[in-house]
Amino acid sequence: RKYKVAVVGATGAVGETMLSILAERGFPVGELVALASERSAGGMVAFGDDEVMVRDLAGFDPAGVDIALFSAGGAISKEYAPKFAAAGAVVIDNSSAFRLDPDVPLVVAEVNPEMVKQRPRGIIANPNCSTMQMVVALAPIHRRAGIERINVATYQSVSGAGRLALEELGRQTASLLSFQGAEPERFPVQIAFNLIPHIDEFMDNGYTREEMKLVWETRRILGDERIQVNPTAVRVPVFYGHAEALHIETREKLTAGEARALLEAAPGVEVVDERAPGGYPTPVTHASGRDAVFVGRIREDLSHPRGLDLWVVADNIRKGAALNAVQIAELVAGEG
Ligand code: A2P
Ligand code: 11C
Repeated sequence: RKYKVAVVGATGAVGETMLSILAERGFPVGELVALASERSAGGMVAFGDDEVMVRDLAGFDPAGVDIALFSAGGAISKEYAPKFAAAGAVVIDNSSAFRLDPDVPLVVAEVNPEMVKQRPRGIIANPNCSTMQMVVALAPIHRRAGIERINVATYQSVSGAGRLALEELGRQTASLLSFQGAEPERFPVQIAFNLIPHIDEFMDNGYTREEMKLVWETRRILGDERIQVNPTAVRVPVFYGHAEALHIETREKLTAGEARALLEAAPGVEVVDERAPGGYPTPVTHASGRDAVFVGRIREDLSHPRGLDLWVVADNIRKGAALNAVQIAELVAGEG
């Protein structure tokens, strides 16, 4: 069987990767509909060896769409995802609009694939990129030893903030290297050659919303409300690939060797842990353009008897967003 697949936000950083991953993995697409705002309607986007014309979401009738992948921001998802679902499509939503809705499963293909079937609203949510790579690495450890607490500092690339943010890093870098100024636009302050400890809006408790996503989404995906998560999310001047320094405390003692063995056997994980120069994953050398979640620097925390430290790197646009959405589509298609 072939599916009529719609990609909403097809001109965006995530949307264009959804198109390429659908083609790469040979998803059984009968018809592909590329949707965006009226600004880009009429333009073309690549789909495998073909090009598809972009259509205006606002004027599009979703009748007949089997699967819709949304990545055009939360406001668009809130308005249009229920309309697509009402017209019979299964919606896979990459925004944060439905991630905490109890009637919408929050699914990571390697962690809780069975949840895709529980979708009374016809909507399945794709987690935030920083949560995604963290839970792929932590799920096998949590199942074996029980995770009590996670301290995490993220190092997030600008692609997480979309196409215009990628352009801003490029523009500021070029400008500063030619001794010109660097006016911030998408980011609150200069991002080139800088670090910004602020992603998404500030909340009343002093954390940012990006940080709270790591708390809320991790508990939901791992199915354990007791897990304590203490995040700091930082934007770094990297184009593609998020990194995370994880410090976890388990209920049962797990040695670094045991953790490494668990991770080597874990689906979607690649261990790169040589304890030598370059023997660890980085966004540029390992993650960018790749599908796996890479884990290195696995070691026992010398300040805690049941502590482990990990360095986790993944392509935020692929595993962190587009790839997982397509994997969910494959699970839906696999239902027959
Ligand atoms: P457009 O190119 O027409 O603006 P990114 O996260 O990389 O910035 O991409 C956002 C995506 O969401 C783009 O494909 C963008 O399309 C799409 N988008 C933004 N606003 C709307 C809208 N009002 N209706 C449909 N798509 C939208
Ligand atoms: C970033 N994690 O790196 C964000 C992007 O909730 O889907 C994705 C935001 C989200 O800026």
